[in-house]
Amino acid sequence: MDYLKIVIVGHVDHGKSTFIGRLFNDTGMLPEGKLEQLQNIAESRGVPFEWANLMDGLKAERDQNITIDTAQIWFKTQKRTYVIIDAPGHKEFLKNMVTGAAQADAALLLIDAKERIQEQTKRHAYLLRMLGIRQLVVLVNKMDSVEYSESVFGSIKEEFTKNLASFEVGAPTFIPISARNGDNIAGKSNNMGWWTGASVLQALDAFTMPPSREHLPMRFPVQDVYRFDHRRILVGRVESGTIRVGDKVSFMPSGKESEVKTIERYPLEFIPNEDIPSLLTGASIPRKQSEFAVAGESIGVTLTEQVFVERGHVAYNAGVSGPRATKEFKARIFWMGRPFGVGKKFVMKSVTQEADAYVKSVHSAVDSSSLEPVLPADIVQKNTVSEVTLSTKIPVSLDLAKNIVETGRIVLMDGGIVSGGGLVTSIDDSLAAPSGPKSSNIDLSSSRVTREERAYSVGHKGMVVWLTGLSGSGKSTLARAVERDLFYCYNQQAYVLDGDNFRHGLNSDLGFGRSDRFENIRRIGEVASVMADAGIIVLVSLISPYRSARDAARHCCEKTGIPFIEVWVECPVEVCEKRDPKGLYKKARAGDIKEFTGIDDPYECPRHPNLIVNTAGSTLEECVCNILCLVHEHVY
Ligand code: ADX
Repeated sequence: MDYLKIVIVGHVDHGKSTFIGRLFNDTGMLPEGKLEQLQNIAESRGVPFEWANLMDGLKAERDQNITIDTAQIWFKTQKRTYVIIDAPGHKEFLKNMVTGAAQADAALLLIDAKERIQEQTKRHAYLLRMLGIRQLVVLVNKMDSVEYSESVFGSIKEEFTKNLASFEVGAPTFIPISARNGDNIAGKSNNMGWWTGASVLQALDAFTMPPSREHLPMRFPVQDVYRFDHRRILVGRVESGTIRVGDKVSFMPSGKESEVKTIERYPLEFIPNEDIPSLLTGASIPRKQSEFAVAGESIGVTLTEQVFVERGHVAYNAGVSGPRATKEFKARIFWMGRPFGVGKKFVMKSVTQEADAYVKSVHSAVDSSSLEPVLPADIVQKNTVSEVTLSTKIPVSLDLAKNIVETGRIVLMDGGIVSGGGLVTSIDDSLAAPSGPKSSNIDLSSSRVTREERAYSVGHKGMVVWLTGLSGSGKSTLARAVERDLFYCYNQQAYVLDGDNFRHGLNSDLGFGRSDRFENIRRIGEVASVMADAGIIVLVSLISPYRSARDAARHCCEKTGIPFIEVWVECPVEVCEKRDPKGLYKKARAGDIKEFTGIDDPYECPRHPNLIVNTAGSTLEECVCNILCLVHEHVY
């Protein structure tokens, strides 16, 4: 159905309920005679009729008859239908907004003309922006309490426009209203002759509909896998896009592939839900099959070829860019719990996925009402919006929220309580576990020679020495010198994996863009770990400019017990440029080479390297000696 979801926010006493009651009445949504009936009831009780009580009255009545979702109220204008996403209180509102329980397309923000802009007003405006809600109308309410004064309206508008500018919200429409008296709600007010702008309904109808989620890339997060007879049915809700019978689908983060055989729908009461365990045993649930399903629909899916899929896995169209499997990402979060700093652990949820996570770094935090930076900068306080890097124990599948918000939103649980939520702003997929083989028919075979037996035979263990640094910093010179000494002086098996050499062979398909460099580093990391497993002291000489890519290489080795030492070959870029052994800096300065590390491409220096050798300040011998010492601490 074509409806626009709006949220109405504002400081607690700024007239939200009255406004909603009035809106409901003025759009003709009240059943015939209902208003009179409620007015009579109020009169008979000797209390004044309040618009604010209208919705409560209706809700109570509705609750007794059928259970409908009372948090959602809808009304119609000539143009379209609107759903008001309501929340019982301030805290719930924040919670619903950040957790995505209530995702609005547009917002109305109420300000009491007399009370003017409050902290909460600013906080709400900031949150709307943070949640990506760009369509906003500011309603200056209770104009009757300020004698419908044009100057009061003007000054609030001016002040709040300044506030909004500081959080980059585009200039919204401001409308002076009196919800109680119905001024400028459905039609033009007689009390504000000076007002030539739109009424609330006109402003609402001027909002644009969000782009349809059906046309986004398909995402089907699996909620559960049920087995009926011989069939395995994956159930869940299509979060975006359209899924069709015959579609080739991949599952993140496992990388498994199959094809959609059937799409099944169940009567509403059978829609799988964690609260209805009886479904698990209900073998004869009535169902209908269909050819496709679109975003928002809860369905069951069967596959032609059974692959291992479990709750939390996300299906997408194979061959089309999917969600990214990651163990590390940045998110902008709104925090409602107790203050925390780096290292804080919680449970992260994203659609049907759940993973233990911890805070790896806090980049910035601002107070959501004052918008001042929060100090100390590495502590996340309550009611702040922070940019943090989160690390998860297992790979999770995520999208950037700006692309697909449903799979780009996270919820943070602390001690079982929803304590925060936010949006994924960048994803580092280099740390995700390898997606696994493309087929389930590939097994691992193990050697009948143990690593210890090999070490005994060769006289030392294998390991990886990872030399990272700028081009021209001296990595290769050092690696070759260490290789030579190990071989000739110590009779040890050493071998250099040099970035330039690999780019002539195995990695000749890769360039210098970010993802190619990640892949370059990943492949060399894999090769290094295999060679070290074979008992060789592997010396890697690679710019490897990205911290997380180097971490991934370390993980690749350490997960199977191979020692890995990271050596930062430190040398100021000016010195490297002066040396310029291959004349590349000159070319980069002249613009002949693009994305040159240190010039117009970043180098992320190691934060905790096992060793730093400074080739600008020490001799080659000193650096070689330091590396040799460290190697010999690990190989015996
Ligand atoms: S990495 O960034 O992917 O780790 P790698 O170490 O394999 O780089 O290769 C770097 C070598 O490629 C440098 O020694 C240099 O000779 C050459 N090179 C060519 N173009 C670039 C570039 N844009 N950035 C860095 N090095 C480049």
